[in-house]
Amino acid sequence: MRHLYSGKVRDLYQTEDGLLLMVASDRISAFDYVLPTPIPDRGRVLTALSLWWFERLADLVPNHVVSADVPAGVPAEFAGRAVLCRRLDMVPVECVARGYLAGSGLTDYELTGEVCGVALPPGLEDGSRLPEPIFTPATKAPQGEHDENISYHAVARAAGEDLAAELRRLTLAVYARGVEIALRRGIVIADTKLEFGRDQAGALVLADEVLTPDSSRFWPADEWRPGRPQPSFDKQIVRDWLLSAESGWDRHSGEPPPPVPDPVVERTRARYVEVYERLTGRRFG
Ligand code: Q0N
Repeated sequence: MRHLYSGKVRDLYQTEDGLLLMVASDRISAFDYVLPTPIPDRGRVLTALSLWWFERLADLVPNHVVSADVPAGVPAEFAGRAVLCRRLDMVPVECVARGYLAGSGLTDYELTGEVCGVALPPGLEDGSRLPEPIFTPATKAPQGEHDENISYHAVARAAGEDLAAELRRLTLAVYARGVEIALRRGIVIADTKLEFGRDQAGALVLADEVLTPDSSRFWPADEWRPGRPQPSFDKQIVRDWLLSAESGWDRHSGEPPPPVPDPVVERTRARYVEVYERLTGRRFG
């Protein structure tokens, strides 16, 4: 297979027959660093969760998944963490839906009262639920840089009004479905990032991964309290340890983060398994 691309966490290959193989590693990032210690099963959990969501979204939008079974000749260590996909012509817009205020949405709101050109009511705080979910597109930044929020009108100018409207409609529909299912299982999906491509017929197809804690902010619903940063469902244990005196790490030192101790790794692994089992109602592994 030809190696096409490596992200912080995932790698993309092209197979002999022109399909793509997306492989999720067990690498984890925090504070914009990939940690030196992998979280066992993380890649398999994220892959299984994404596949589960694609099935539950298939009536809203077609997706790029061809098979979860890795083709012959693929290394055995890829089993469960690889998805065979159709190659699409990718839309160069990160399609983000937000139902709650956090991250760059909060930053932009505090500076301008708007996010991506959408005016929001005054008085919102870190973690506030928005009056209704909004489409907040971004342009993909080169690796190592943060994506830049853009307005719906900028998408419409670049991609055309019809495509922009369709991206917004599909993004909000996928997010609404995700929020509804997750909230019943005690998980707030604060926001999510989707990627779309076009197939040979020109139809929009949902690509990449979908509604995972890597592409979305997952918060424990029972701990949601606007007015402070919300704990992350999956990464809070590892973030807390990195910021503790015990880690000996200063996130602003420029030094890479230290190896993560086994108990922190094990508790974090359990959180990923818990996300999967809570959402899907299935046992992991
Ligand atoms: C593609 N990215 C950015 C892999 C995904 N189905 C597709 N067809 C053509 N290109 C892509 C896909 C998909 N998905 C998407 N790059 C190429 C997102 N990456 C991030 C790292 O892992």
